[in-house]
Formats: sequence, C-alpha cells, structure tokens
Amino acid sequence: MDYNFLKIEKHDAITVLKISAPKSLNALNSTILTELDRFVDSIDPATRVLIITGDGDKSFVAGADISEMAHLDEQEGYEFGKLGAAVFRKIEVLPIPVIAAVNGFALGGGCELAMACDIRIASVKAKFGQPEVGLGIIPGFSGTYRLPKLIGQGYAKEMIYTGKIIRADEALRIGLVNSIHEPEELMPAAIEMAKKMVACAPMAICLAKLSMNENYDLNAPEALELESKLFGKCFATTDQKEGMDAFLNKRPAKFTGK
Ligand code: CO8
Repeated sequence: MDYNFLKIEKHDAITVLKISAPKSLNALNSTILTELDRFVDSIDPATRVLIITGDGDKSFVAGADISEMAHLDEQEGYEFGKLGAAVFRKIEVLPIPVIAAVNGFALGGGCELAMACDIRIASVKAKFGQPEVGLGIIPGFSGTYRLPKLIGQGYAKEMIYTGKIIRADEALRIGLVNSIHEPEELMPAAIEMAKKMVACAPMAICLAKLSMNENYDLNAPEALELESKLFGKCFATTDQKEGMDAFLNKRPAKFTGK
C-alpha cells in the first residue's frame, strides 16, 4: 500500500512505522491522520509488534499541523479532534504491543500519539510537552484523558496549564517513558524489546493487553472479574498447552498464536 507520509520497514514479525513529513517536523495534518488510520486498518496480520517513530533525527511528531488548524471553526475543530482521537484509539486497541520510539520532539499531538502506544522509550534528545494552551487550544487528541492517567493529575495539570516542554530525563523521572537511550541506541533498544515480546505467546500478550486496557476504566470488582475471564480464555489456547508442556519438559516453547 502506498503512503505519502508514512514509511514502513519490516524486521520479520516486527513492523517499524515512521511518520515522515520533514518540512513540518512530522506534524500531523489530516492527510497523515487518514494514512495512519488506513495503515492500522490494513496492518499486516503477520505483525507481532509495531514500533512507531519519527522520520529523521530531530522529531518524533511536533504536534498537530498548526497551519491546518489555524483557520478551523468550532465544528471543524471538533471534527479534527475526533479524527485524531479515533486514530489514536485504534492504535491503542491494536491486539499487538505498540512501542513508541520517541526520537525527538513529541509535542502536542506527538506526545498524545506516544501516549496511545503501550510503551514509550526515548532518545536522550527527545522533548515532551503539551504546549496547546499557548496556541489557544487544549490537547485535543486525547491528552487530557491519557496524560493524567499516565503521570498523575498534579504533574499532568502543570504540563497542560503551563505548556512547558520537558527533557527526556524528566520524562523518565515522571514515568512518561520507560527508558532513555543514546540516539543511535534507540531503535536497537526498541527492536530488542520487541523481540522479547515476539518470543512469547501472541494470544497471551493480546489478552494481557486487553485486560490492562479495559481495566483502565473499570472498578476493582469488574476489573478482577474481567481478568479472571481472560485468564480462563488462555486455557482454551494451544499456546498455553505448549508453553506449560515446554516448561515441564525443559525445552523451548514453539508458539503458534492459537
Ligand atoms: N505544525 C505545523 N508546522 C510545524 C509544526 C506544527 N506543529 N511544528 C513545526 N513546524 C514547522 C515550522 O513551522 C517550520 O516550518 P518552516 O521551515 O516552513 O518555517 C519547520 O516545521 C521547522 O520548525 P522550526 O523552524 O520551528 O524548528 P525549531 O527547531 O526552531 O523548533 C519546535 C522546533 C520547538 C518543535 C517548534 O517548531 C515548535 O514549537 N513547533 C510547534 C510545536 C507545538 O506547538 N505543537 C503542538 C501543536 S497543537 C497540537 O498538537 C494539538 C493536538 C490536538 C489538536 C486537536 C484539534 C482540534
């Protein structure tokens, strides 16, 4: 499939998706969001882990495209926000792990895209922020929802009300990213993490992700009931039989994803 703003690389079962709009530091316009939507809808079923990064060495995604947003009216703003939020939600609920390899600016919609991924790792040169209030808008691609859940209300509100930009080491300190790496080590680290996931049972990872994603918004009794149901489902998979048989017979497991 052809894209104007996405570059796709395959490393066996790992797919690397690069957002590529060099003239605007990979800012997201509606064409890129539509391409992202099409990419997610048609993702190669052989993909076991998706890594999202920015093309070039300066930016992950520098936000939504300000030149496109500048002239929107209320209804158009609503629709643009809905488009971004819907695409990011599709990424969030993909039945495979998604790692954001944040290689530079992750501002506004870029930080929100990273937060829709399961895991964020970053270059030491990365910078994060929700600078929207400085532009007269609010985070509109789900940032007001995900940032407080990820880092807590207090610091999320400070970031959103001040629009301050934080460095990678601060993002690590507050738990916005899992680890930071020298720029040339970022993609190898993402691939290494992805390979560990590929070695495990695909359905188990899918069910674990479903449980954690759904539990986000449930109360404790509902969350624990859901986890028990999904735990039960594992025992209907051949991968569970294979994984446990392999352990008991001291041999490596061969998972089939069934
Ligand atoms: N949109 C459009 N163009 C951009 C964007 C952007 N978000 N970011 C950078 N660019 C463009 C610049 O205009 C510039 O273009 P040109 O060369 O034609 O002048 C080019 O990229 C290079 O940028 P700079 O020259 O500014 O590069 P610097 O290294 O000096 O600065 C920064 C890099 C700090 C990243 C700076 O470009 C910047 O501050 N960019 C804007 C960051 C920002 O505010 N992002 C948030 C945008 S709002 C948002 O994401 C809202 C999401 C929810 C939307 C809901 C819709 C309703």
